[in-house]
Amino acid sequence: MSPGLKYAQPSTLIGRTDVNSVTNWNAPLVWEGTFDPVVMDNIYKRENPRIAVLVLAVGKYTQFLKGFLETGEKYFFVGFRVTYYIFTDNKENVPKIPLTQGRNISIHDVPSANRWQDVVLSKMKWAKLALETWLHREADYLFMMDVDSVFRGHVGAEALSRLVGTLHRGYYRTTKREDFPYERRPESQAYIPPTEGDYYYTAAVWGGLLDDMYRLVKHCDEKSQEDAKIGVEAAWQEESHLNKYFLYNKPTKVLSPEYLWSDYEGSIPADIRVVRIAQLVKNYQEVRPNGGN
Ligand code: UD2
Repeated sequence: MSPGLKYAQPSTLIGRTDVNSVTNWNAPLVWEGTFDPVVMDNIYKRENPRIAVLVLAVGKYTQFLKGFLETGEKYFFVGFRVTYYIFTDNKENVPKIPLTQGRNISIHDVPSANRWQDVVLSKMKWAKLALETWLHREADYLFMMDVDSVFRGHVGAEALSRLVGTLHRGYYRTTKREDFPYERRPESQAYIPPTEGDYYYTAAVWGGLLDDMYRLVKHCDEKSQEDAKIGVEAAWQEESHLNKYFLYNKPTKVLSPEYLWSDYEGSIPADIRVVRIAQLVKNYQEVRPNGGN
């Protein structure tokens, strides 16, 4: 052990028997009880990585920034270098949140939108542009997140890897792949046949090293543009393209639904021992430019 590094001695053995903690391509599947957060953070702190987290806050979604940033300061990569990249059409509404040392906010202009679908699809485009132009000078890892989320528990180095996906809370117990809500129309570039699929991933938390993320966002942006040319929009917009990408380019780490639970769920099942990030309940009709679902 390097001098100066102190590892906490785990009081109990690490391990879970009630959940899978490895995928069938041998990537870690991260659950509470499968890692020691002190050990993991200490390993990565030696490299002192720069963590970027990019959120869109377009239209009325700026109202979620306060909770997102305040709770991020309490739980998200505490002790690491973190920059929150906020892509917004409304700079004036970005709240001023006190940040701890080594942490920054960087605000970027994007146009307003008439359709929420265009905003979620544009995640890929804005991330691609940032990665092509300036982000490589400022970060090592990039996480893409939904802004209508709050942190409620530790999120740290256990979430780092080359390419990271998060299991969607609604489908992590699904046993038949034909029940995943993948895009099922062959004319869409996001199409996945009923005989294929590993997991259904949420588009609200995913990340990785910049080069891997660049390949992903470039691919998904191109595929959604190909769809648009023939008047098709994937069933779950960028989430459908992300799921297709992850099927053929397996994540090197998969996060359990602890990393995106939801306040829409009435109760928390026993296998979710910690809610680390929660999607807030929102009035879709009220917050989206074109309302509804
Ligand atoms: C789901 C996914 C989301 C996306 C979407 C696509 C989860 C938890 N979330 O969320 O990642 O794939 O489905 O259908 O699975 N935004 C704005 N302004 C807008 C609309 C959206 O800034 O007018 C941003 C904002 O960061 C928001 C994110 O896009 O958090 C996702 O939009 P949503 O929260 O309306 O989508 P939702 O809840 O259907």
